[in-house]
Amino acid sequence: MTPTITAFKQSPDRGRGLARDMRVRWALEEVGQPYEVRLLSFAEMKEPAHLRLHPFGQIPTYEEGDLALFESGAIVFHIAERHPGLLPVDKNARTRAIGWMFASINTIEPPILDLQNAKLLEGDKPWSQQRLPLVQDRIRVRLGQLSTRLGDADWLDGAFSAGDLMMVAVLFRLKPSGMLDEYPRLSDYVARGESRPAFKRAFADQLAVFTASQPTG
Ligand code: GTB
Repeated sequence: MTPTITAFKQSPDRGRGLARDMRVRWALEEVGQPYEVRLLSFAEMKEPAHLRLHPFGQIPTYEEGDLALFESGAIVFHIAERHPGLLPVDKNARTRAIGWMFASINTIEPPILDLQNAKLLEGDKPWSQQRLPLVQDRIRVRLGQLSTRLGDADWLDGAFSAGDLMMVAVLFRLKPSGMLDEYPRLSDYVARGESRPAFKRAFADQLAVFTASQPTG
């Protein structure tokens, strides 16, 4: 059965791959699972039909037969569990890869989101400029620790896994800030993720949605 995911009809990131449907598309591409995309406006996301799928009125969602999921981490985990290729066969390695998935969204993504909120939502507040270095330093602490753990390895724990997919997708959101460049091992790590053919296909597909939404002429 072909799954259907939801994504922004007009992504505010202008197709830069920063919205969370990107990681779901990437996972589906990695395992070779074709999928359909239902595009939603911000208004449609808040309508009852979508709220039945996603209690918080967001994207992405995932529908496959009688299964409906929200939360990008849960969706990527489901894809990784149902298809070979994204989680190791060895039980302990598999559990560690799942641990990295959690680390990406629970330890690394929150301070990155804080930075985005500080810039986008709080940039006009009188205290914003004073707070920004604190927010950036919290990210630097985590990036330093992650870079040390990665060391000279290509991936976080052996072969590329759903843990790397999630971690790269989360770190990718930092690219516009330039902060990733302070950690060459991590910028190389993200570049390795971006160079995967599945990433490129997913990126091109979400960019095509944005391009098609632009008026011509
Ligand atoms: N924890 C959820 C998950 O991982 O799936 C979070 C989902 C989420 O935040 N979805 C966002 C959304 O639907 C889109 S990805 N927002 C609309 C709303 O809440 O009304 C977040 C996002 C949005 C925009 C950019 N951007 O423009 O750069 C980047 C990321």
